[in-house]
Amino acid sequence: MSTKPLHLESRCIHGGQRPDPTTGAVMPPIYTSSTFIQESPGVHKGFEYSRSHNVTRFAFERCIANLESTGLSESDDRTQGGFAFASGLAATATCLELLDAGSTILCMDDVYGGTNRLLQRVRSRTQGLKVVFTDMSDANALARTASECKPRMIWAETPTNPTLKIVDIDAVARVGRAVGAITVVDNTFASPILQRPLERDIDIVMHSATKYIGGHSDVVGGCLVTSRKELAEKLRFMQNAIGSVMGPFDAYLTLRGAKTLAIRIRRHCESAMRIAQWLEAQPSVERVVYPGLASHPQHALATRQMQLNGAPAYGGMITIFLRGGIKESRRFLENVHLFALAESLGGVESLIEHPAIMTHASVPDAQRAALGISDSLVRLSVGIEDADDLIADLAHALER
Ligand code: P1T
Repeated sequence: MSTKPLHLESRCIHGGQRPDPTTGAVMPPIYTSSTFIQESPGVHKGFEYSRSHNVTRFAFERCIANLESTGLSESDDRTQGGFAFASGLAATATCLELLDAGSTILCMDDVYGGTNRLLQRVRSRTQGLKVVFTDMSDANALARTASECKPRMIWAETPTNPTLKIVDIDAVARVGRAVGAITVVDNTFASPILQRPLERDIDIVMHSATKYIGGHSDVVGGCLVTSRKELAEKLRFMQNAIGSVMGPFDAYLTLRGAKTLAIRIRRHCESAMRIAQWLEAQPSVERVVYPGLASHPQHALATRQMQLNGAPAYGGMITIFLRGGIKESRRFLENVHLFALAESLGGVESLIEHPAIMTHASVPDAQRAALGISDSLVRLSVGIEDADDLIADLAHALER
């Protein structure tokens, strides 16, 4: 067999995978056993207790490690630097445990509302974290703030939720090295098909696997992935010590979803581009934010940073500002039919939501206003339905 590295489409299906050694099953069975027999105390087949070791979870963990290009072997780390959790926030919470009490974390100003809530309303109290927010889409502001506040961790999200700002991943890695901080990128919106921050010297990638990786809105999960052996050792310890692991049924479903990730992402990107261009021509839409549009302030950076097999591709998320206020937004959101009015994103079906009332309600009012998450902002997750049908649905709702 050729030793040439596989392309991402093939890695989605084969990365980190092998037939089950006992039966030859091509897909890993769902191992539900919570415990494993020992011949003599401490003598076993490498599996003791399912929080620590689970075959099905390991299979998914090796898959995401491969897709994010950790480059670690199983002798470096049992699952090659991939770790799966019960949710995206469980992954984030475990990652924060790498920090000592009282540490400073420098965070992108626009992040998922739940990440903001965990930092400001939980960990600043229980862990004494000092949380500094900055707009990292301005690389100079990132460097300046980092040298002032000396963070132990830099938390970036790109594209951001929900305003789709782009953070220069190379700049985050560079600044992180300069100040000695652990760098983390929440890669949920792009997925490893479009960008792989570990290849750009980032320390840890985080995912809400609930979104594109799972891809079918039928499972909640999260991941942390690293290419640094010493961080993998710490994360392995934390995953087991804290225990918010992904269960075997969820690991099976998420692995199943990951098989079609590349083919789904290709379609999400194509349809989102068409829909973004169409939306830009609609008089009742004041502004369209999509990294693939020339009007996006960081279109050039997105073109460089987000690619599918070497060609620019910008993801499936679109943010729009409607003309009018809450009344107009409500009317539009009540009149879509194919787009489901619901939180979450990244599934095969199209979703639409109102961040100020829904996903980002927990962001303090003043911060939400400063970020521009207003009553007229609507977020779309473009699914893989026929794009003409999606456009017809939006056209009908905009006319009302
Ligand atoms: O929902 P959970 O799996 O715990 O993941 C949290 C999370 C982390 N990071 C990003 C960028 C996210 O978008 C999310 C979850 N977001 C939504 C539920 C949402 O609708 O935006």
